[in-house]
Amino acid sequence: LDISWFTDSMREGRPVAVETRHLIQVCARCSTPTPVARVSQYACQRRTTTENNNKILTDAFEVLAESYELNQLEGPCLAFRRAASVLKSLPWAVQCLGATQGLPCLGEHTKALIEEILQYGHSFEVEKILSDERYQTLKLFTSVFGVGPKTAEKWYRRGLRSFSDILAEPSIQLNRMQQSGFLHYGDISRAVSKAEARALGNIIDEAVHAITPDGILALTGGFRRGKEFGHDVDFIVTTPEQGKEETLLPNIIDRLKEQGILLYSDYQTSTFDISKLPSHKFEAMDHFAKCFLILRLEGSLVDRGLNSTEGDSRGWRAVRVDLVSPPMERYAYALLGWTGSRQFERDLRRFARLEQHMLLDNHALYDKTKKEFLAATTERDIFAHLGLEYIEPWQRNA
Ligand code: DCT
Ligand code: MG
Repeated sequence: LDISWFTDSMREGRPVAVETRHLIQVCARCSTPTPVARVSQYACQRRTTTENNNKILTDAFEVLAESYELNQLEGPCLAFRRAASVLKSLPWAVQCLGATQGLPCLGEHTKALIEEILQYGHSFEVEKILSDERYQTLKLFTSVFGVGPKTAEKWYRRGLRSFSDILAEPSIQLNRMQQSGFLHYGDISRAVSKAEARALGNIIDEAVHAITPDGILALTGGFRRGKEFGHDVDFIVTTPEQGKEETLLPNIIDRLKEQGILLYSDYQTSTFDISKLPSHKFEAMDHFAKCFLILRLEGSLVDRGLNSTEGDSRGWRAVRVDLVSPPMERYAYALLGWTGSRQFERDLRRFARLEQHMLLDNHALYDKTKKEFLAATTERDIFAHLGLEYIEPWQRNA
């Protein structure tokens, strides 16, 4: 980095204006550059692209977070997710513990882990978790569509350890979602590629516009953030005609069924009621109409073919697709909420609550001081209401 213009100006007594967020200091021990400006504790005040320079560290943190999550210990799970998120936002690789000085959200435990990994290349604690039977089993069970940590735990306690144990157990009644989860396990546990997401976008787009010519379709989730792969494809569908969005999803589902590509559908009607806001809890799951689908995607529709395993000659694969259908006047909030990442969303809400005395969720933003809802037609409006610099979707990979 050439900062001679800066040092020259200082020497010559010329006044200079510098944006401190662009300034770096260099660690005396390992030469790692670290930012002079404070890194915010809130992911919504950091720019995090898909390029992760600290993957070896964040992968380790993710194992610990997951292990806590599977044991339903929310506090420590979130602490590791926050720490991972801070390291993901750094434009360089951490090479010594000194280089993490001043960074937020790194506690004793995370620092010990960083030191261990930098020294040995791996962490003994992480390896121990990865080879733990309980962790492996819970991870396997929760990898099935429709199986959460509680069900996985129940099965584990009953001594079940494999899919064949579960499927051979006569007293277990799988629900419809779990049955589909097992039926399409190989396909839906394999990542969805960007090209596959595009092909699905064409299918949904065609359906939406056949139903309502002025329909609106937006890609959200990880693919909107520029990810190359995802576990599903998320879309928002709506229409400017008020009330018409209510029938949009059932019509799309019917159409996909007629085309013979609907393998599974769980449709949830809207429970959204503006007059009840914000009296209900600002919880994680929103009240918009939505559906969780499994679709049959033909390889011929995908540029350069399907992301399938070698030797798979079926010519199609099953893919998970989520559709959410907010009323048009809620579009900006729904888009912001469904774009993620989850960590970015958590911190947007935390920032709103703690720094601005506001309540944010996928439906609305409520100003507790003014006692009013703040209208927004674009995501930019919402960032502005919150007093935040706009962060592009591809910078929200916190
Ligand atoms: N979301 C939400 N409420 C939920 C679940 C999700 O608001 N109950 C938001 C946050 C992220 C976004 O929807 C999409 O969710 P996922 O598909 O789970 O996340 P993703 O970032 O798209 O990850 P992946 O690429 O693995 O699909
Ligand atoms: Mg997704």
